[in-house]
Amino acid sequence: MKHGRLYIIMIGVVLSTIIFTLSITGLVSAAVIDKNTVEFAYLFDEGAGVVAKDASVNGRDGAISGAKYVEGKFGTCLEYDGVDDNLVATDYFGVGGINPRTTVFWFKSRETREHSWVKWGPDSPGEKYYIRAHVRGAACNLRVEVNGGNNFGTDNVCDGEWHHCAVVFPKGSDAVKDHDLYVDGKLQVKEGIEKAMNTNDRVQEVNMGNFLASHSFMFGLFDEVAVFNVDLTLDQINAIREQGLGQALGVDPRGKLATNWAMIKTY
Ligand SMILES: [Ca+2]
Ligand SMILES: [Ca+2]
Repeated sequence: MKHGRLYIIMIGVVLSTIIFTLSITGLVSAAVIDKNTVEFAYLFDEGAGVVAKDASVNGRDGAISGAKYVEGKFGTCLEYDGVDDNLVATDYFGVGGINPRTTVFWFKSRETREHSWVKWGPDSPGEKYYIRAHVRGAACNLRVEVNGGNNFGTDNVCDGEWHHCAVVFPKGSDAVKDHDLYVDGKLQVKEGIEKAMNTNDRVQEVNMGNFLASHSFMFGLFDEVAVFNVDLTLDQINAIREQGLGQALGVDPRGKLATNWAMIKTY
């Protein structure tokens, strides 16, 4: 009898500890990324319509032209036809100068071409800021370029599977090869030509799909794109990649428990 009651008390203590741990990790999860560092974030979970809702505090909703909603990496995503589909972050001209920045997105395609992913700035030396696919035979690699310089990796992101891409320009950097490129959380070897940067953030709105000055329209699936005004750490990038952008930013109430379990596994 006595042992039975002690057993129930013990279970109570264990359950309380589990609930407490979950709530603590929930707080940790919400603090993974500072919301004020998000320039814009599109989850593409609307499922219909022509407005990509900005999950950041800035209200920079995107204008979708042509791209269709289909099943994505997390929830729904945009499917680009490779002909003329585009998305514009209306009235947002990107991060300028040599300010730190991070761009993340998911991409899935079997098409080898110079996919235009995230681009801003005019086509002028050092002022352009284009994140696009670098074609290497039948494969394509993550690449960032300014007019006159570029930096690209070696992992194939056009093999028909989902790939997470992250382009980080660290604080204190001043040239294109200072970027760290990550594909599926793996740091890429830096190839390309060095060039000083002075990104123009006044002339060209951020486009996702349109080739603008050169290369090709994006062809394939695009999900969870965001630009940050800081250099995210690999831990932060992996949190976004593993949990989903919405949960990493603490803006998606769905699957909260899943988030917490993921954090327990991660840390
Ligand atoms: Ca179209
Ligand atoms: Ca989505």
